[in-house]
Amino acid sequence: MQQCLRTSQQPLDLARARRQHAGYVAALRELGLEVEVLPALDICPDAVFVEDTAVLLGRRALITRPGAPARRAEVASVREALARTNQFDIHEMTAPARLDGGDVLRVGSRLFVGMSARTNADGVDRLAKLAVREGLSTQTVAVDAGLHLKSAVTAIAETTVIVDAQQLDPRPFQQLGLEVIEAQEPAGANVLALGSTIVVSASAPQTAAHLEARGLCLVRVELDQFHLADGALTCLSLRTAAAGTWCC
Ligand code: CIR
Repeated sequence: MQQCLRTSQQPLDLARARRQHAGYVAALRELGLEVEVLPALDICPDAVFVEDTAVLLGRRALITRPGAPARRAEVASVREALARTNQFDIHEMTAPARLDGGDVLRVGSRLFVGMSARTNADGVDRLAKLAVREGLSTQTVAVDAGLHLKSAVTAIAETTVIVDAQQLDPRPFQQLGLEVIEAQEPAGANVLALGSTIVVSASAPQTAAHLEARGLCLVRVELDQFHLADGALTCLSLRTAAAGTWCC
């Protein structure tokens, strides 16, 4: 991870990052999730950010072609891991398409795809063709600040999103009838909703308090070393829901 792509100059503390990753995995397991941890890939310093390498849509898994060439070697191990589960039909993305999973936000039966520097129209097109077979509609969202769409917005529920309004205009979501909660800190816009339990970065204490005041149950995880690597909470995992249920 020391050599990963990032904008911050601040040194990374690898031992702390390892402890934080273990804490993330433990938090998900305590919430009843079955978690498979993939082996580290020494030649891929960004491999911990697995969310970018695949998009899971029901029984379909789309292996992405990550926008950063330096990250393309990561997909092989994720493809193998997904194939091993025997739960997915594996679909591929080929050049010139490129897409990072961090740009794909599912809210109910909608997929929002961020047009960030990592994702292009061919990538969106590839995803949209697969998504329609899953009954999902796809629409793009401009990403003018931050790395990915999900750096600035995630779903709290099937009709509610949390947005960092400093980075992303919340109005398109409101216009679609979605409820928008404003995150109080940048790291607060990327949360993992598991029913009424919300996993949030400990770097977003005010956002967590705000969500708690709405009656949600909050689980805080320390992730500052991953934020220094431009990573958010969701990008450390790929989630799949039980048949007939929804998972963000
Ligand atoms: C990158 O620049 O690709 C990594 N250092 C961070 C990726 C974070 N991914 C995500 O938020 N989905």
